[in-house]
Amino acid sequence: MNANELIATLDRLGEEFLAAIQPLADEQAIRAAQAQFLGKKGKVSEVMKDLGKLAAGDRPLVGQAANRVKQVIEERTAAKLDDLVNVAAQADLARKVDVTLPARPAGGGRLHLMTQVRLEAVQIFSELGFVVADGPQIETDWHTFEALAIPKEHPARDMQDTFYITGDEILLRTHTSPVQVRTMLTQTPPIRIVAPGVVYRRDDDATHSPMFTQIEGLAVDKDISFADLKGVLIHFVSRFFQRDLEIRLRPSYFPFVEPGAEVDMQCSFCMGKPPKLSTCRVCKQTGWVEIGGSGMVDPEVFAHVKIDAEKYTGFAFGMGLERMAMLRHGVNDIKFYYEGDLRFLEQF
Ligand code: FA5
Repeated sequence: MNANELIATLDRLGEEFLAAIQPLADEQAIRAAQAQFLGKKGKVSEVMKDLGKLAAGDRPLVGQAANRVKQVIEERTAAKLDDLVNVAAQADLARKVDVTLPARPAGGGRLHLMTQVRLEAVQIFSELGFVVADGPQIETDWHTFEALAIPKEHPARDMQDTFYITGDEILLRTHTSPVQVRTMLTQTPPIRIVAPGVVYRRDDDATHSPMFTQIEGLAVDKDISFADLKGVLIHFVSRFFQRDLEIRLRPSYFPFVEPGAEVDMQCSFCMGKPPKLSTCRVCKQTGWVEIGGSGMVDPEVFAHVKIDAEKYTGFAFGMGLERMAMLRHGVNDIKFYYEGDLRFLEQF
């Protein structure tokens, strides 16, 4: 082709492009059309391969014609893409919005089952005059064991397999009982506190979790008796389960109370009367379920916190709240509480 023929071909390609792009209405197709003409192997580039065969004097003219066509193609492509954006914006504007329609309900959060149970337990005890006390989850060996009459090498330490943080002095508290110690160190009787909180042990099965919640109770005053302890526990269990359930204080050993008792409550599933023909999976046919420990504060603990054991007596208890929530809601694996599965959590 000579120079004039090349220029005419380029002009024709320009026209051809304008006709091709005219009906297109989506971005991908528009960009594909542009590539078909201006891409490396596009129609314009193919024609330009003949440029080298022309006399040197003719080349600038053909070059200018090629630039003109390229510019037309680029400008038209950009304008077409702009049109697309405008059309979409117009469609948005044209969409009618009925501002009087009620809003979609916002997916509100809710309290975790364990938080609900903790707040309920605190509410019941506060009605009896107990106030909430708090203590650190990272504790010293002294507050957790020594001051509670559990010295190092004491066999009772084996009952609470401990996570130590540094050496054997700083640890994750294994029970809420160190809050008893902290309270008695800073307050003088009369004392009535409950301390709900998270505790940690190397424990892991369907009813034991390495992290779980206890609620501790402590009352110290003149003439506090074992009968007071029993009265408070009966009241709590009946209120929490919204039924008259019996409790049973079974003699047991905790170094920081004397006498000490395990707290059992009547099984809330079979109401203490296990079925004859099947098995109550909750109490395993015994009619009773253990929920915590309790007892009268040991004078040795009073000595550690400088409270006069001749003048004052006190009771203390500590219950596992997951266990109580499991009994109340029929949950059979403690892991459900901590897996974060909304299908479980949303039921409460
Ligand atoms: C104690 O922790 C004592 N501090 C309770 C106490 C307080 C006794 C005051 C006397 C005076 P125990 O280790 O038995 O006791 O734990 C109390 C309750 O915590 C248990 O009855 C159980 O309900 C719950 N519990 C214990 N270990 C776990 C665990 N790994 N997961 C879930 N709950 C647990």
